[in-house]
Amino acid sequence: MGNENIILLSAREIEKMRQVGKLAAQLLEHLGKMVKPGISTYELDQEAEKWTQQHGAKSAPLGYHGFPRSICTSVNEVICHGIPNKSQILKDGDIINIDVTPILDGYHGDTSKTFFVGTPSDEAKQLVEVTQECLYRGINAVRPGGRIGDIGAAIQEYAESFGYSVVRNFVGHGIGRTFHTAPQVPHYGKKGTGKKIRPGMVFTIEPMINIGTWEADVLEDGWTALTKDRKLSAQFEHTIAITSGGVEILTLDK
Ligand code: EYF
Ligand code: CO
Repeated sequence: MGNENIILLSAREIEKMRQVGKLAAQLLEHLGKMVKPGISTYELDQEAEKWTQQHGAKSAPLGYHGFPRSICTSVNEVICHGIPNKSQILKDGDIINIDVTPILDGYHGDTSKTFFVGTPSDEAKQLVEVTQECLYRGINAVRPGGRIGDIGAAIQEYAESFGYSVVRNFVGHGIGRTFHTAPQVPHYGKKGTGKKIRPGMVFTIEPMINIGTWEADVLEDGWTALTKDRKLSAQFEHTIAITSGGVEILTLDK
């Protein structure tokens, strides 16, 4: 991912992306209803796999580069790629990002949200609200004819106005028949820089925002990325398409 050519999807392919995007949003909504103190991240993963199969789809993360589960569950200081685990039981005050990517008819829909477990602290509540707003500011910065850097600039400006930092090691990405393809979509940067945004492009915007440092460690499991200072991190993600009609969020449950 990065320097290769950006694949532009046809109207027929974008219709397929709408279908899988809607499915991804429905799966995330379904899992969100299960988030309560006492449930394990493993139970969320098992339900995700069952629901995905029942809907005629496959889970893209399962086996991807060897990833062992069907969804990512990233709790508190975990930035992304947390692995569901039987012994990880959610407790009141936790925040959890659930990241799903079903594949339907060969096309991928990638979306995530951060949920509150029970009652959040004021600190967690503000972080999560600001991170969601970062996603929408990033989406609103997308224009056919604009530049990829416009997205990160909008996100970074808003996040840093709260004293938060934007994660740099993980970025949004082109998506379609392939889970991760060009372009890379950083959540920080400068307006007017980067690749030109054109109709037919489909990519994710998935800002990860930290209370403290943007720097990350990766656990010995080789997957789980967490904040170097172990302070909280939150993330929201949508898959969007640039069409002749403008910008469309594909991962909405509408
Ligand atoms: C090779 C993985 C590979 N990568 C990205 C693979 O975009 C995603 N979510 O929005 C996304 C989800 C998963 C993912 C699930 C597994 N992987 C993870 C970590 C390191 C790595 O190195
Ligand atoms: Co993604």
